[in-house]
Amino acid sequence: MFKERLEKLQTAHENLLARKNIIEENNNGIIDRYIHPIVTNEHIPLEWRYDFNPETNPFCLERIGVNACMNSGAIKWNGKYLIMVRVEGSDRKSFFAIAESPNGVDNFRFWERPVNLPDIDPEETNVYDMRLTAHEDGWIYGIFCSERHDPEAKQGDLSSAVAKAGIVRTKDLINWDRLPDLKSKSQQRNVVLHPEFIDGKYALYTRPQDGFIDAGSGGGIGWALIEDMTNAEILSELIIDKRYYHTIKEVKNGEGPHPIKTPQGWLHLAHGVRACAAGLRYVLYLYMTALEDPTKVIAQPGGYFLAPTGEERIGDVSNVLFSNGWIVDEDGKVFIYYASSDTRMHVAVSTIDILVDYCMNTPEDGLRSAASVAKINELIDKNKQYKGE
Ligand code: M1P
Repeated sequence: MFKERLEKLQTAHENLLARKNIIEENNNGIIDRYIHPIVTNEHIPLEWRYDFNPETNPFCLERIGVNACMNSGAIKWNGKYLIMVRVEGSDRKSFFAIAESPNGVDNFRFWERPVNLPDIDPEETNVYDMRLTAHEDGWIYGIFCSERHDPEAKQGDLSSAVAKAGIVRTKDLINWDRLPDLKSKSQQRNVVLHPEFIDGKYALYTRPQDGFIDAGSGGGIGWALIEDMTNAEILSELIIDKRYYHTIKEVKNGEGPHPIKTPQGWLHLAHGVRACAAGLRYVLYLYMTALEDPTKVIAQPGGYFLAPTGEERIGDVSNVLFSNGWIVDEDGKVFIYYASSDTRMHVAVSTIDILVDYCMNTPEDGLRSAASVAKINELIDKNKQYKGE
């Protein structure tokens, strides 16, 4: 029975890993979504979950459960598409593991073991949401959320937490050096390293927040210059992408992966959060900043770029899309890696030219219903000449 069950598991696992992904029809021209998620908890190697010894596991039961594979950093490495997945165990602890694909859209397979993240602080309880940046200084940096129980929580409050940014760097994606955590006056999540020096300094996208969940007075996506990544400290912070009332980012927003350099400007991917009766809704949006001054917004298309659809809407934290990884090919093809509902990973594909065109030519959010109607009327008027009226 053991042998039969193990063989069945192995066959099903291999079939899942080898499954071809298929472009979904009926897109809006901006991106191609794919039918299948690229990585799920079922993609986790069987040897991470099962004891293969029939003596100690006579029923061939799963011994270590995995709940979700989500919010993944991404990088192209030796011609392969790598995502650094936030794997969440059934015990609710997240850790990082790298999965590799030959083409960026399917056939993702995990490396032999999870990432060996240096463990420097016994109070650090949970780690997640890695952003990878191959910096021009020659290192690949990873910045992630390091979470712990709030030391000031009232007695009996076992939910309040504190978020800060942990920092690692590597030259081979196998051996990681842990640097001191980012020093900041406020809590921080969604911290991302800009890939180039700015005036000889490192630059971080930040997300100052009043509490663990609430961005509160943190007005949006911030920017801070850092002298030394081996002793990173935010001395002053400028909000570059603000939140507004009654928009997709009214509650909070956060930088996704580091921006992509294009001839027209830095192309940014971010998440925006709004509140509704069903809870928080997370969607993805794009914006652009000037090449000569990455703090200056030059394009901000209104509304979301990607929102959860179909099965993406349901999961552990429903109604959520989140992205912290994308990869650009030399021919300008862009692979956007995003998670749905804190449960599974997906890919959507576009090109630099299309994404820049989208940013430059999608009308901005006019912040009022009347402005939205005016924009549609303007388009209808412009279109008249093409209808022979
Ligand atoms: O549950 C949705 C997301 O919530 C948080 O996002 P933010 O940093 O914007 O508050 C993070 O915990 C993220 O991991 C999660 O996907």
